[in-house]
Amino acid sequence: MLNRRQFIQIGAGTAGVAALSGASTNWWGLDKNPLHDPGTEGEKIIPTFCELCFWKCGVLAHVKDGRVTKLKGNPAHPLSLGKLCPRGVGGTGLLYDPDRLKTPLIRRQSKRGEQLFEEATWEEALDLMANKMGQVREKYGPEAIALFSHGFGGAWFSHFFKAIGTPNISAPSYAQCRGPREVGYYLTYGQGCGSPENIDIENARCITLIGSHLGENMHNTQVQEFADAMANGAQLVVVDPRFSTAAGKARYWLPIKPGTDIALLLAWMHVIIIEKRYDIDYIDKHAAGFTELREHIADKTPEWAHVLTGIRPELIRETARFISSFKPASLIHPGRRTTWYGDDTQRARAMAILAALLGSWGRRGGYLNTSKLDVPGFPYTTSYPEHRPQVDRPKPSLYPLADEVLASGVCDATIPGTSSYDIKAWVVYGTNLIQCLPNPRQTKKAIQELDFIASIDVLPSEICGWSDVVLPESTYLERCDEVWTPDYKVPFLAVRQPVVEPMYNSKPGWWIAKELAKRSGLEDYFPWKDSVEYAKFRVTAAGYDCDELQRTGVIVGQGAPTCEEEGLALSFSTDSGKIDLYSKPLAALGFDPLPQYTPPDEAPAGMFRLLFGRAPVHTFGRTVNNRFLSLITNDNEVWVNAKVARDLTGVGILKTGDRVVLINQDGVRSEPIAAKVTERIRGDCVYMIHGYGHSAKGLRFARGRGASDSELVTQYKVDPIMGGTGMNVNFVRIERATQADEAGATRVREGAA
Ligand SMILES: Nc1nc2c(c(=O)[nH]1)N[C@H]1C(S)=C(S)[C@@H](COP(=O)(O)OP(=O)(O)OC[C@H]3O[C@@H](n4cnc5c(=O)[nH]c(N)nc54)[C@H](O)[C@@H]3O)O[C@H]1N2
Ligand SMILES: Nc1nc2c(c(=O)[nH]1)N[C@H]1C(S)=C(S)[C@@H](COP(=O)(O)OP(=O)(O)OC[C@H]3O[C@@H](n4cnc5c(=O)[nH]c(N)nc54)[C@H](O)[C@@H]3O)O[C@H]1N2
Ligand code: SF4
Ligand SMILES: [Mo]
Repeated sequence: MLNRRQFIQIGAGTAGVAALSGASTNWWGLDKNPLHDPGTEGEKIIPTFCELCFWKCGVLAHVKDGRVTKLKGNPAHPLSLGKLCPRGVGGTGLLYDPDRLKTPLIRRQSKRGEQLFEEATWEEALDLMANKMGQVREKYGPEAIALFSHGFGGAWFSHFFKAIGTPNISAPSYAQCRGPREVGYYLTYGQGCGSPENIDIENARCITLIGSHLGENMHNTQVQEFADAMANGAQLVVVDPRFSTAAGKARYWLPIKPGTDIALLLAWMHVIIIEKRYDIDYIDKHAAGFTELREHIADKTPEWAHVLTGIRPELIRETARFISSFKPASLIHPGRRTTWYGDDTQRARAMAILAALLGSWGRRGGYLNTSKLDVPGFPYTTSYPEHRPQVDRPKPSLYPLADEVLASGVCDATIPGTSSYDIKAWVVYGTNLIQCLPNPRQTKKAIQELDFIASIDVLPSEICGWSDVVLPESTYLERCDEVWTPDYKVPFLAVRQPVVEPMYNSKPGWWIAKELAKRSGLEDYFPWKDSVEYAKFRVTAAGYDCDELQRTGVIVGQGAPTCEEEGLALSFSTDSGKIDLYSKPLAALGFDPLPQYTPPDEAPAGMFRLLFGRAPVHTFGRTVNNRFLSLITNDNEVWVNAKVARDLTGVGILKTGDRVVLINQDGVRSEPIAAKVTERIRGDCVYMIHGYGHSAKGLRFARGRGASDSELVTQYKVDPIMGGTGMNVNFVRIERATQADEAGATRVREGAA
């Protein structure tokens, strides 16, 4: 074993040694199957699916001499339609990233967060982890162990943690992302929008984007359909404080005051209802609570909304008429990251109700009925143990409509005495909690309270630096995972199969979970030999041909009708059996049964609301170390309104490229970042790309680049209905970066800090 060494040195120590761990590699039998070999100079084409983001497009990997030469979209796969987004094409930048985690790491003498580790064998690392988890189970009960997981490979670990007997299994994709939307739509239609979303961008004749910045937000199929729809003459309305890429293509851009969307939505409804521009037959037939809605919006005039939103009344009227003129093929895009201001479920409700007025749910060009292929689960003979209730809310009555565990709540419950019992161990799979939970200081404080923390990752992200044990997972191109059968407008079954053998001493997640189970006395929960046996069992049980699936990567099924135009009979699994315009369940819980506008806090003098979003070629912070993708974008900048920049208090004239720092309401100072002075944003907010400002030493390319929005998100507003953490509630002032700021960033860049 090596002596105590720095994370980064360990990364470098074994770089370039593509050790093949043949014994543990499990294939679908690729080498034996000639159908994979098109015969072009020995190049093989192996289908699998992407994990550069969570859309999971079908990939055709071209492999020559054991190396991936290129990644292309699988034409047969409904989510890629033959194309990948730039990130997916750049997947080799992850596979061959020299900074990858290469071998298990154990923190011995150093303190948590110091990023000092020793290399270890799998045997040692797994023994230690199982042992520590066993101690926590024994002393505090299995519920004191929490799993945070994001990404498709997390399925193996969810299964393992359920076997342990903990309910505290959470993902930031709920309370930090689409939770409010799912609950808002569920309350209205009896179902959420899901992922991939149940929307028909392709056939929409008018698309309204409320924040949702398609084109920067690059979910492949949505962007392809968006481009096609626009090419076919669809109209576009964009509501965004920022002139987004999509706004550049829009018929109308409404530069709304941040946090006031509910007012605009109510005023749009006012115009559409008062002027009888809604789908009268559809509402009569399918909706409940129209009378209450009509009363509710009676005084929500465009003039009322003007004062709140900053959008002229004539423009509100004109856009309401415009949007409704295309009904029912007028799509109000439901958005995805909807954790903005803490009133997010209500905003999602307002969007869902507007969509109902347009008659677009269950109609072509609106929201579609989806279906899913029936693939039986693995026939486990073991059932999961009983357990205490989850710990993510201080009182069980809080956030009554949360239907998943809140990652932020589990983090809070780690601070002793906060909830009904304390969390004592974390296992973190594929989520960089330091960047994705609000208030990273709170996250770090919680981590210090733990008896044990382990992370399973592909790169030495910040969360790894805070862990006691770090396990290197093989990337998505090196492993077989669970089979995937999502709800979608066309049902399909996709498999992820390894296209090359695992590099270094990395292991697939299924193997790690199975080995941990073995060491925890839970091997009965993993009765299969490997993930291939498991996957093949499920595929065969569903009546599909494994060989065909292996060849094509995907089997597309016959779907149910997606809309009334295809013969769909609309039905709703709400309590009323109708679309709940007025929500009795919300009223019964003491919440507003119809969305009410709540004013956002005003910015303190001299400060700007901090907004953030996506770069087209990156996924959060997870691709910022990808040298391939960074050929296109390798830094973030802060957008500042041009008028504001002409005379900024304490700064003077600010020009594009000037180096600044952002200081938030709690005095947190960002890393230096370049200003982008632009007319394309309102004067009351600034905007930056999320995912930059890495501090992890092992990310030798990403560290010290750009500034972190996450560090500035020290405040958040919790949605009282479902516990989502509204994060657009922080304010910053702008200062010029000092020499000390730059020196600090240089130290991080050089790996010294
Ligand atoms: N390239 C790329 N694509 C991605 C991702 C990625 O990391 N990279 N991540 C994926 C994931 S997980 C998600 S959740 C989605 C997120 O994608 P979206 O759901 O589109 O993201 P948001 O962060 O909600 O929206 C950001 C936009 O909202 C605007 N905005 C901010 N405040 C307000 C407001 O008060 N009102 C209005 N109307 N607009 C406002 C911002 O100016 C910005 O344009 O993207 C997905 N797609
Ligand atoms: N401040 C702020 N916070 C946010 C957001 C924001 O815009 N701003 N966005 C929110 C949203 S919408 C979401 S969805 C969440 C997302 O937040 P996260 O779930 O943290 O998503 P990523 O940043 O993609 O982090 C993924 C981690 O998984 C690792 N990883 C990548 N591939 C694999 C793999 O195959 N196996 C394993 N084991 N690990 C892998 C990466 O190295 C990285 O450490 O963040 C939320 N939090
Ligand atoms: S949208 Fe892009 S990154 Fe996401 S899965 Fe598809 S190709 Fe991969
Ligand atoms: Mo997300």
